[in-house]
Amino acid sequence: MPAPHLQSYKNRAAKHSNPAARALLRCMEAKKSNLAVSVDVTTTKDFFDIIEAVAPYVCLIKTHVDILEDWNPGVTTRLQHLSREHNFLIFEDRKFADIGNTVALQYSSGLYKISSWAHIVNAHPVPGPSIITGLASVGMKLQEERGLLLLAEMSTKGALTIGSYTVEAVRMAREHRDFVIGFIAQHRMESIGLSGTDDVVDEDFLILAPGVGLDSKGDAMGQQYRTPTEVVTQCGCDVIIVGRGIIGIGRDIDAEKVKEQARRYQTAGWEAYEKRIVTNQLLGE
Ligand code: 5BU
Repeated sequence: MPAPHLQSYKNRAAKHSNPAARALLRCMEAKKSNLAVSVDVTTTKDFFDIIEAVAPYVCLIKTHVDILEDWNPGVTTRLQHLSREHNFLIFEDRKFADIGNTVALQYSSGLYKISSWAHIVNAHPVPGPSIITGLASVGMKLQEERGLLLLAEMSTKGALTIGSYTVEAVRMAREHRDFVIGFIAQHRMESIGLSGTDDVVDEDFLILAPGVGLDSKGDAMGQQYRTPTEVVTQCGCDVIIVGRGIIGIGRDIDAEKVKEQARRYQTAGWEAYEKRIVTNQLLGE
């Protein structure tokens, strides 16, 4: 069986055991989009103006709900409605990082009740496997599509998510493949932590890569950007996560410009994926 990154999203959707991963892969195939837009703005007006502009072009909307200054419970109700109307999933980039009991409460409760509306969340592996147990105790009980990504590699200059840290993140994920659907990372992870004699593991982790830009190499605060070709074709990642490359860096949101950029990144991301798949077919896989 060819490695997951050499198979089509469609084939992977048919085989994946986690409902959230299946839904995401299906949506990617249906919309011909491996684009996630990161809606990092502080007002709900800008938040929904952007989502409505990019909705036709994305498979996933990535949120940081805690930066919205005028957040109210209606925000997540409307977000869920748009998710169904336009066929995209919701990923709250919460980066949980505490003991199991605390993350279970942060995921299920408080102002945001994240587990009630976010299909996907993420967590730092730093506390060890108990962080997965804690989050799974909430997410796996819901009769909804829910999945977790571990942060195996970050996009910033000097990130400590390297070497044995990344290896341990992958090991933790392999022990919890029912709930952990993949990684925030910059490369594929299949070969990580396996010795040459190990059997090839039948696993399909989704790789979602932030730090993607077509016009810039980074920002003044350590962010580093690579192109969709580098991320998807060369490094085998599945989803490109784009924030400022699409929403811009100015104060005012220009919905037409946002739409145009979303279309541009969708095309670039999909072409990079098709190149990867065609290479595979040429190799006769
Ligand atoms: P940008 O505007 O495309 O740089 O935004 C990137 C988004 O992805 C932003 O919301 C970050 O919080 C998020 N991110 C990241 O940039 N790098 C990482 O390693 C992780 C998340 Br994890």
